[in-house]
Amino acid sequence: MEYFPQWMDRRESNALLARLQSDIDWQQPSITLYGKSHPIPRLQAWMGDEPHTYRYSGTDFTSEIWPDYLASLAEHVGGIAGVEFNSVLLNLYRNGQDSMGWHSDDEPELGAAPVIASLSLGAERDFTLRRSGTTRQAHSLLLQHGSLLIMKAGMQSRWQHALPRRARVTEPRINLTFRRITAV
Ligand SMILES: O=C(O)CCC(=O)C(=O)O
Repeated sequence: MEYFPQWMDRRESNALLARLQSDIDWQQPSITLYGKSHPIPRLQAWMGDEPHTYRYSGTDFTSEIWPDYLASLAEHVGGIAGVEFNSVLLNLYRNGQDSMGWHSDDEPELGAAPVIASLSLGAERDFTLRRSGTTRQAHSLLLQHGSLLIMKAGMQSRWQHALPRRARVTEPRINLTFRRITAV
């Protein structure tokens, strides 16, 4: 991984956070786990340069066309990561009760060794890591407002990551993960 703590300056980060909160059509889809449907514990949106389909926990999501400012951001972030990103998954954690469980971004649509770039805005939250096949957390990184985390090729097959609940966090956080989807 590579971490840039103050990748975007505070003024620009504040403006982007406010814009995304009001512009994006945030959804709370349900996913199926062990045959039971559960609303995800956060809001999300899925956007790209064209309608891409992404299968996640048994449900197909089709991307909306991204606005120009997200296309420009994807190009800028892609320049740093060395990838032509064509989509972004946006997550809105309304407060510390919202979370994301342990997983790897290893869906076939992402290819064998995806590079994923993650931009964080708003409340600082812990990003935790463990080796695939283990249950013990190995690392934790506090993701700051305006920070960029690059998850490099090979990481998804060896590591899982999560964004655990944090009861003391009362402010929202938005995370954008830029991805390159390929046809499978
Ligand atoms: O919110 C985060 O920083 C993690 C997002 C994540 O794990 C994902 O989108 O796959």
